[in-house]
Amino acid sequence: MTTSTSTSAASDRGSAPAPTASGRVGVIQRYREFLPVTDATPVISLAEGSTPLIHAAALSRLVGRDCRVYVKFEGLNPTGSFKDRGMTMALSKAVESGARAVICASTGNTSAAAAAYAARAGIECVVLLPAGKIALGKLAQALVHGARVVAIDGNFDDALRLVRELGQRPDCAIVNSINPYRIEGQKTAAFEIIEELGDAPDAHFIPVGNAGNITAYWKGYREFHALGRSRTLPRMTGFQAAGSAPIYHGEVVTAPDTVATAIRIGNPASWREAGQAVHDSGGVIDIVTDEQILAAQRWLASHEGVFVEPASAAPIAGLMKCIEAAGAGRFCKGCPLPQLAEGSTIVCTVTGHGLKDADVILKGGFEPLQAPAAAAAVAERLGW
Ligand code: AN7
Repeated sequence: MTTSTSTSAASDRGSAPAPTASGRVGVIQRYREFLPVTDATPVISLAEGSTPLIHAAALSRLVGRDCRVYVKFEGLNPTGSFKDRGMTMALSKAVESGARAVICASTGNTSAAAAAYAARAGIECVVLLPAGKIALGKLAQALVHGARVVAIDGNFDDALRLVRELGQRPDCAIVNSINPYRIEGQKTAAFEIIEELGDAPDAHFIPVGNAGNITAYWKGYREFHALGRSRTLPRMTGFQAAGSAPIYHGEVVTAPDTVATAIRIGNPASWREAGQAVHDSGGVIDIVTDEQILAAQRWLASHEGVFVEPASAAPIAGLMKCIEAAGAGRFCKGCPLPQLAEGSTIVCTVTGHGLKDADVILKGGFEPLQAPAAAAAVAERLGW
């Protein structure tokens, strides 16, 4: 079998063939030996993972001091977000255990991924969403994949509370990141980064909502470090939206609010683990405003050609905040920048594709020029 992205012969042992004709494999096949799967685990995969680590030249210039900044473009996963890495594990283990249904609460991306992987597994998917607070693309995904979607009159934290209760039914698996298999799948992104760079980066910038992903990356980095596959560990630097920043403030936010609906979460499930990751790695959890998030989203799209959803722009906004503060001789508490030597490497995970939430762009003051269908008129509009 050809395994174009495989790094070990272990992928030949899988109980399922590669999900693509080209032989491109998903994360379970690529990293089988580091995941809790056996030959009895049916691999439910859409060839997720192996996303590009894109050198961001303009962003690197902003940081200066010969630093290199990369974006890990997780929007290029099959359903358009990093959730696919965890969902291939969660659905594979759910089917292995005989589950006939999965259930999740979601701010959008988890439900899109759960619905797609459940469709592939041929089992039922139930999704609880905060009514009116889901990006349109994500809602369309959950519906088209055949999930039964319930919009509740409450926020994500309310939805997760209900899921913890409803998920106790027999033959049902909860596939939120309180499911440890989700974290296992998501840690593979850290493995990919280490393999691509030849070592861990010096700092890792990432958005934080329910805090599962920062927990997963830190687990992945530690595991490869313990195996001698990297010499160093990165400072884990997480960013919450200012209106939804329970970890930053150290208290539950009862009415979280932000344009970055994906991270509109007031009581993160992996709060403690995220705190541990930041503490142990010498990193920090900081906040960025909605204005900073939207500005960073536009900047990344127009300077680097990478279009991400608002939540995914949070670490870019965070990096810019650090750069600005450093330029003015001020440093945020715990900011990794002053501690980074010349030539340091920074990786920013951009977690979801911008097309998921095109609305936010079109409502943000962008509009095309108008012209009659004549070259002269178009040229005039363009000032050519
Ligand atoms: C694009 O889909 O929680 O800190 O229910 O969709 O691991 O929660 C999404 C979270 C960042 C935060 N970026 O990750 C859900 C959900 C995007 C996201 C996060 C989410 P976590």
